[in-house]
Amino acid sequence: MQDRDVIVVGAGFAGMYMLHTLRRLGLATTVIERGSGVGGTWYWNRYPGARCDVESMSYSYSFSEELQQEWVWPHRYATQPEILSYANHVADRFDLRRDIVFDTAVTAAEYDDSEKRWTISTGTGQAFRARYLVMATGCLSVPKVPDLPGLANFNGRVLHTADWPREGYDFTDQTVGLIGTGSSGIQSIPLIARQAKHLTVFQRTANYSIPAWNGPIPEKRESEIKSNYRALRQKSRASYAGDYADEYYVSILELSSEERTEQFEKRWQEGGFNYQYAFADAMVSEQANELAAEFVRNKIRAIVKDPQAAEILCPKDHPFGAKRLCVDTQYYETYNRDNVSLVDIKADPIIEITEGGLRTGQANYHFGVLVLATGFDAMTGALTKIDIRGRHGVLLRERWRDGPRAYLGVAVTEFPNMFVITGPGSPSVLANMILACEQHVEWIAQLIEHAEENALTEVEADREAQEQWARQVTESASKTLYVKANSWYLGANVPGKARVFMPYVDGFQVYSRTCDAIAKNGYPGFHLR
Ligand code: N01
Repeated sequence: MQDRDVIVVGAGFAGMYMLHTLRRLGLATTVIERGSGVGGTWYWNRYPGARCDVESMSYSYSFSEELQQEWVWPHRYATQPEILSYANHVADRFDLRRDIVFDTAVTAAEYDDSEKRWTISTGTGQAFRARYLVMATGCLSVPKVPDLPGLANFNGRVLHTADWPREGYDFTDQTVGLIGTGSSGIQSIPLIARQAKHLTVFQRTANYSIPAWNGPIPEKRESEIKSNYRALRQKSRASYAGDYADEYYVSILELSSEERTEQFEKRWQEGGFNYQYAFADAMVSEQANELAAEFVRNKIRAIVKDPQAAEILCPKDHPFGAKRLCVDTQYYETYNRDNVSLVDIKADPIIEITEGGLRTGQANYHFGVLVLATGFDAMTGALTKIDIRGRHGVLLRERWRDGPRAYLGVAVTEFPNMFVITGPGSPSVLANMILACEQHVEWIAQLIEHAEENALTEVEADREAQEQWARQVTESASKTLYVKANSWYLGANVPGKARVFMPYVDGFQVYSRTCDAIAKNGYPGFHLR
């Protein structure tokens, strides 16, 4: 049994920075990582076309001025290999690997009330004890394999986008069936279509997607950002989404019809998430949202030549942005190819997977490779998968049966000295994730430092503060259109999962100000013993 001050679970962007920060406090820290390398979600999600939907120069660490000045991002939106190579660079640059145990999955963590220590067990049999436990397990790290009847009978290869073979996969001359049209499906479909003999896409819910207009970052733009990086990062920290793009400065309903079309077109031509974040009323007014949605539908109708396919691709059953917006490269154009077909499985649901394909109520489809782009058990899956036992042996997954509860999305009553990075109840997936990780890491480190300086042995969230926080998160979300879709934000994609809106919707800037005030005022809402 190895004794450490802190055990961090996960060596993605949150875990790496947590290690770096805790080392600076002089705390003996070990990171335990399931994969063979750093990078977290970017280590596993290697499907063709995987890339970030936040601009690279924003989706990157800001804690080191030298790092952000020296690193060169080749594209506006970085590809998965580029992000993974950045993660590896960071691990080497800050000499992180010597404190990371790879190829080791944490299976259980148990708090010993009398010793005030966590015992951490792993799949390899190695065990650790630590005073603090930091869960940096990610929001989108547990792939969701749907319960499709007959899946085990399929004779061909089954691939999940979030658990892609490290050696890649060659679709040349293959017939492919793909289920799922969220971000992973929308990014991979154009590339698979280019290689495969035939691709059949099975769509249950049409999604809204905005073009990325990806390309190399012009040198002038790069130097503008780099010469102004500090100010831009401050702007990101003071923003709703943790990004430095201008946001929320236009209200759709205040514009004339011509101005509105001009604004929508401008955002469409700029590409990416700002099509949503530019508009102050897009996620609160159904009327405004519908106008933004219809503009996207008309773009789809203009791009896709087959009017029937275009209508199937037009989302009509949920507000624009209520499921996470997708950012694509040639997604809708792909349906103009002769080797691509689209099946509406909402109208004609899948009955079963067969040996050579799948069967819906009305037809049989044949293919040799099945790609599941079916998403994740988001935000809580990686935490509830581990047997985390707090005070008196209580299980986290039992405590969260009716929905996750965490004060500030960081700390859980009955689980002292455990912190969750970008946990449910924090802005997390609604913000730029790397900035959200940095903010949490810095805040948690400050709290641990406070505990060390004051010889505290236990830090625990107060039950009433936690309940009040959970109520606030739910109430804020209920005032928006985010709750009007069956999204993974709500856990709706996992059968049996409690339907609770998990991210904090009031904005990254409001959230981080709240966290700062709590630290400044001596941590109200925490029991410091
Ligand atoms: O997963 P999803 P994802 N039968 O849950 C369908 C991030 N991400 O991996 O909507 C048929 O969004 C499901 O249909 P429906 C990003 O935050 C980021 O694509 O439930 N279909 C849906 O179409 C993103 O939002 C990037 O009706 C089934 C799809 O599978 C998040 O990860 C890239 C089904 C799942 O979509 C998740 O994205 C990739 C079934 N039984 C991912 N089960 C970046 O660019 C599921 N589906 C940073």
